[in-house]
Amino acid sequence: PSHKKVTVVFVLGGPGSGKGTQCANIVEHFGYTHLSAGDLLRAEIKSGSENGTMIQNMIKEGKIVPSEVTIRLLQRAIQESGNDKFLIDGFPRNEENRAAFESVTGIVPEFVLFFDCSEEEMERRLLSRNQGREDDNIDTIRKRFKVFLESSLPVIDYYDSKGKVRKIDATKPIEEVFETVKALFTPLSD
Ligand code: UP5
Ligand code: MG
Repeated sequence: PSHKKVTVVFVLGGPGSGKGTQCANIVEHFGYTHLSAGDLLRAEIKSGSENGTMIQNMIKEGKIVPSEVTIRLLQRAIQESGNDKFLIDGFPRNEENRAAFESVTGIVPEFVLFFDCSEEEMERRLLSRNQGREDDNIDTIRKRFKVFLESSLPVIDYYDSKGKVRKIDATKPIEEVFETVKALFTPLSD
C-alpha cells in the first residue's frame, strides 16, 4: 500500500460511551480529522449506494458490516481529507476488521482510546439522544451491547496486550472526560 506517513488513533468504546462527543473536542483542539465509521456508513445509506439496504439492515440489527465496505469508505475519506492525522471512531469492531485494516492500509494505530462506561449509563444516554438514529431503540441497543462485548472488546484486549490502550473513565461528565483525553494528546502536538 502506498501512502504518506499518517497518524491514526482508534477511538473505541461501547455504544453511547461518548466517542463522537470527545472526537469533536479533539478535532477542535488538536487538528485531527474525525472519521466515524458509523457516520460514513450512514452517509452511504443516504447516498443511495447499491450497498445501502444491506448496510441499513445490519445497523438495525446491531451487526458489523463487512470490513471491505467500511475500509473502502475509510480509505476514501483519508485520501480526500488532505490531512495526515486521523481519529478513527468506532472501528475496528472485531478481529477481522482489525486484521483487514492493517493489511489493506499498512496503518498501525499510534494508540487506542478506550472509553469505558457502564451499560446502564450508555443505555440512558442512547435512549435520550433523540437524533433519529434507527438503532437507538431498546431492542437494537441490547443487540449492540452484545456485539460490543463479544466482538469488539477482544480488539481492545489485543491492543492492550501491545501496550497501546489508553483507558478512560467515560461515565464522568463530558468536560471531565475531555480533561483526561487532552492530557494524552498534548504530548503529541507540536
Ligand atoms: N454524552 C456523551 N458523553 C457524555 C458524558 N460524558 N456524560 C453524559 N452524556 C454524554 O454520545 C451519546 C450520547 O451521550 C449523546 O447524546 C451525548 O451528548 C451524550 P456519543 O458521543 O454520540 O457516543 P458514541 O460513543 O459516539 O455513541 P454511538 O451510538 O455513535 O456509538 P456506536 O458505537 O453504537 O455507533 P456507531 O455509529 O459507531 O456504529 C453504529 C452501527 O454501525 C454499529 O452498531 C454497526 O452496526 C455499524 N458499524 C459497522 O458495522 N462497522 C463499523 O466499523 C462501524 C459501525
Ligand atoms: Mg458515534
